[in-house]
Amino acid sequence: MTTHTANTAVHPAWLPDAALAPLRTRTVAVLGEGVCLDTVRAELADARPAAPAEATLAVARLDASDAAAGTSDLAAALGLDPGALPTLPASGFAIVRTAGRAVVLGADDAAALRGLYALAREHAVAALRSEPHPDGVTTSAPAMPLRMLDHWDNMTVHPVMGQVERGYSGGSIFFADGEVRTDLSRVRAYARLLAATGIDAVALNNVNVHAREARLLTDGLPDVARVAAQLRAYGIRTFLSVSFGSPRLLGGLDTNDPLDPGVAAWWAEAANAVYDVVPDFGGFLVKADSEGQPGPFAYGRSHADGANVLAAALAPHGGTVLWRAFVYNHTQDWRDRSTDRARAAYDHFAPLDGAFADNVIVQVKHGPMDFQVREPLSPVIAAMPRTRVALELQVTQEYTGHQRHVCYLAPAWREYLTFPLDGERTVAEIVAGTPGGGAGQARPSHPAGGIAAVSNVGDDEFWTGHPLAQANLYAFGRLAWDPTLEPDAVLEEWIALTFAGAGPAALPRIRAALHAVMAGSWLRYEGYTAPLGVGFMVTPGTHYGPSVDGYEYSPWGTYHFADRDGVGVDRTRATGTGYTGQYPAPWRDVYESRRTCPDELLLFFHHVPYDHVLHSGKTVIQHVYDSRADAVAELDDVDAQWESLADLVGTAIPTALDTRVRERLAEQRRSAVEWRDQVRSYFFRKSGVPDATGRRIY
Ligand code: GCW
Repeated sequence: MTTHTANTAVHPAWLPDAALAPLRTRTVAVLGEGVCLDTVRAELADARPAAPAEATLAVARLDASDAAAGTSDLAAALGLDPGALPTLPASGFAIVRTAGRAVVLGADDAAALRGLYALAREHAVAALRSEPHPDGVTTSAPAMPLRMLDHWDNMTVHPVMGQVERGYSGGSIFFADGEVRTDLSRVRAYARLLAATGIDAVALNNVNVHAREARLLTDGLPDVARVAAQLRAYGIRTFLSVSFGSPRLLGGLDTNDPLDPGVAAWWAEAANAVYDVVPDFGGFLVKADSEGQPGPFAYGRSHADGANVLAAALAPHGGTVLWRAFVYNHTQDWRDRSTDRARAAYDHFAPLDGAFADNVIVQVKHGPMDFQVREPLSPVIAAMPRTRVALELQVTQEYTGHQRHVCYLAPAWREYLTFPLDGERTVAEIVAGTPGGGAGQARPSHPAGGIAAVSNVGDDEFWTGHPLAQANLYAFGRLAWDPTLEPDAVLEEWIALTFAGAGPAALPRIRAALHAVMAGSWLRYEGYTAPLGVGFMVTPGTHYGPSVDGYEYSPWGTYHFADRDGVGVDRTRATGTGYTGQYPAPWRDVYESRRTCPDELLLFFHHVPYDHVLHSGKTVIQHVYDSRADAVAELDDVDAQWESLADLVGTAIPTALDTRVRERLAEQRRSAVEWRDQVRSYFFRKSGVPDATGRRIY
């Protein structure tokens, strides 16, 4: 299979012309220099130019120096009262609306561009709600200093994993046939979409760095520079995943030992070469000592030693190392009950707090296992107060239905981000480095890290396979910018923008139907798949569809321990693996006790008999039977909601989009029924307990 033919038809996603049209029909002025201001000019190219003071839309860059100087010149140029110019936070923008005019001010050129897209969003949402946006000033700045998407893209097609690691949306937008694509127009279109959400960093290649991709760091640099130029125009910095084994693999050295001076010199040279061609290069993303990737353990060195040698190479250039904490034993003996994969990241990393260089960010998956539909938050996030930590999420739906199932993930992410993990601060505050010091807050603030997620796009016509999975990409960017946004409000924005051209009669109907289809889809997916936080009942390898015992006797450390009497993993301090002890108060005790452990995480922390009664009042076994049936039954309404839009197909809803959604809804139903029946039958056969409602269990 080759991937060299780029799909030329690209769905405009949340930036259709209709969403930009209200801006392009105004008279405009764009003030200031910068590559992103050139992008602003290109976005508004159809608009009629006007003098700044007369323009009905003005976009300007308000540098800190202007602000300090009282901003009077800029204000005069824009025809504004100097007092009307807001103070802009770093990387932030403001929109000033007065009597039919809008002035967008960015703290830098990228911020001005983001402000322009924010204005388009406000227009679209106002149109959806049929409420004009009120006059006044709105100021906005990113909560997270780093808002990154990681691509798991390979340059060549991997025999098992495909081109994009498991890839649910076609081939890579960056690579084809072992090379960086010649035509980067899709990359540019992607960067534009990301800029409208607030994303500011992209890692181009898979964290599993194969031999070909490793060479992006050396002979691939001119091509990396071409990609970086596309991303830069939208305020996005380029990162590369690099192999810890590069000094040997690429440099011909006889060691990768991070404390070897020759190794340090090799990395320094490699970094110099990157910055020669990409002066604003972001840095390196590293998966080391993880699932077969090389790392410092081979030399008896710590992960701090490993990260710091790369950090030293990048530091003179202002670059950052994102060092992943996904380190565990993937060749475990399933008979060994003392090893608990959930413990691994904390056991490896927490003792290293304070040992990482200032330009290292430790990147931690949200849960201690691996992006399951339900996991507790990783205790590592709260365990390293002297270390910059980034939260890692999956926009790509590896364990949540492969972009064949509708699964709007913003409600899950919002739950993680707002979880008070150290008892005082939320996960968002910890990784953002939000200063503490509130009344009664005893814990010091963490240094600022950020947030990263695995991207879900490919060269598919709709970017994401399932057209509705575009909403996840949109929502990730928006929550990275502002973790306090409500998932329903973000969904509303996405609908307003994506269907901006639908017209006032169709739009409210699309809005209502998509809310019904998408808002509760994460809990629905949880409802028909693995129950009560137990995780890993997927088909090994592909990770799609049910295989309840698929990983039970494997080396991966992902077990549910179901037998005739009960199910779940005992991770308590009292009788289990002791994992609960990795949490700060109050969670170490909340999770330790069956009485206080939330139902949805019960089987993550406890091995319980099937007749254990949940807080919901149901037994575990009856919950397994009921939830799977209820979740599948909800799909009737999902189908009916989409069907209710049938008369809009061909006008407000493109025919190709409708065809794709219908195809995916049918597969979701088939797969969900498969999940329901296999999980229920499995537990019936193990336990012998009949379903209290008398439904047929196979
Ligand atoms: O669980 C695993 C996935 C791998 C992935 C890995 C990781 C990129 O199945 O495909 O490799 O997680 O996050 O590094």
